[in-house]
Amino acid sequence: MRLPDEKVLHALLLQHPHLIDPAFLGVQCDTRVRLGPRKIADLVLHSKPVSIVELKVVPYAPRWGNQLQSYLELFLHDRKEKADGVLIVAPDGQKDHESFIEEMAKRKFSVRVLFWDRDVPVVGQLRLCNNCNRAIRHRVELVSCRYCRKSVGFRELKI
Ligand SMILES: [Mn+2]
Ligand SMILES: [Zn+2]
Repeated sequence: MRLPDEKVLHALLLQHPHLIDPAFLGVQCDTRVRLGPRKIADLVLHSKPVSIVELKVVPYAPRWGNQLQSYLELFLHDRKEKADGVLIVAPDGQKDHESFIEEMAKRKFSVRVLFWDRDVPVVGQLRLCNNCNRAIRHRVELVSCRYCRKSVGFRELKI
């Protein structure tokens, strides 16, 4: 699967954070949030607890885990508040990310590694509801919107 540019996916999730998790529906989302003197997080969602999202268009590598870990530690240091972490990467069938999740659990951080396509749909797989304008994964049987329950059709999503 060919992924769009990271900037496109960034803009998509900023507008439609519920694509990461339906629990993020309607949650305020900030972009390029400064943490510490030098780090800038892709997305910070004002869920409870706050969620810090790092997205990559390449498969999981330990350095992406380390990057997210540093964001969570800086956030805790700056704001005296623990955030949850979400790392979204390209699917490649490897399971290297599991040890990262375990390591973080030992430090009492809750992190998730999600995969484009399998967990988070990408631009070409989405439609916009004509009623509520929320992005929804396209399926042949898609008739009514799972968010507003209306059946007034869908249109192409353009970013
Ligand atoms: Mn990124
Ligand atoms: Zn809708």
